[in-house]
Amino acid sequence: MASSKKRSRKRHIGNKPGGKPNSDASLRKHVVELLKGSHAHVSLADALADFPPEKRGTFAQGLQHTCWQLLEHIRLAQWDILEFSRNPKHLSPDFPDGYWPQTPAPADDAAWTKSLQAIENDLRAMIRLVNNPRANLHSAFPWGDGQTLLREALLVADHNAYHAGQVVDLRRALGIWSR
Ligand code: NI
Repeated sequence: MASSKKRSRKRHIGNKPGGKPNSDASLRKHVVELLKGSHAHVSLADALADFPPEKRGTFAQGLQHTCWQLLEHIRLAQWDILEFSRNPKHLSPDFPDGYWPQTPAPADDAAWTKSLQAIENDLRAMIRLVNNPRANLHSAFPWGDGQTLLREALLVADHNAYHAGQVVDLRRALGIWSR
C-alpha cells in the first residue's frame, strides 16, 4: 500500500482559479452523473415510472424476467454493492438465488413501492459516498480483494443501466412504452 504521507491533501474542491483543474472533484462529478444515468439513455427511474400495476408480474414472449424480478434484482444488487462499499462486516447474499425475488409478481402494492423507494434511497447513499471528499476513490478497501469505491460506484452505474434497458425492452414487448 502506498504511503499515506506522500498523498497530497486537497483542501479545495472544484477548480482553483488560475490553477490546474481538480481531477478528484471532476472525477466525482462524472461518476455521480453516471450514477444518475440519464445522459446517454433513459434513466432507471424513468424506465420504471408509471409501470402499470397489473403488469408487474407479467412475462413477455422471449424475455426472461418480469418487471418485479428486474426491480428486485436491481435493488438487491445495488444494496449489496452499497453495503460492501461502506460496511466491512457486510455479508453478500448467495449468488445467484439471493439476488432475485422468489416470485414473478410482488405480493402487493406496498411491496412494489417499498422496493422502488429502497432503490432510490440506496442510489442516493451511493452518490453521497462518492461525493464525500474524505472518501478515497482509488485506494482498496481494507476488506475485500482490492475493490475500490470508484470500482463499486461504476459497477452500480453499469448494472443499473443494463437492467434499465431490459425494463424498456420489456415494456415495449408488453406494449406499455410510449416513447
Ligand atoms: Ni444483473
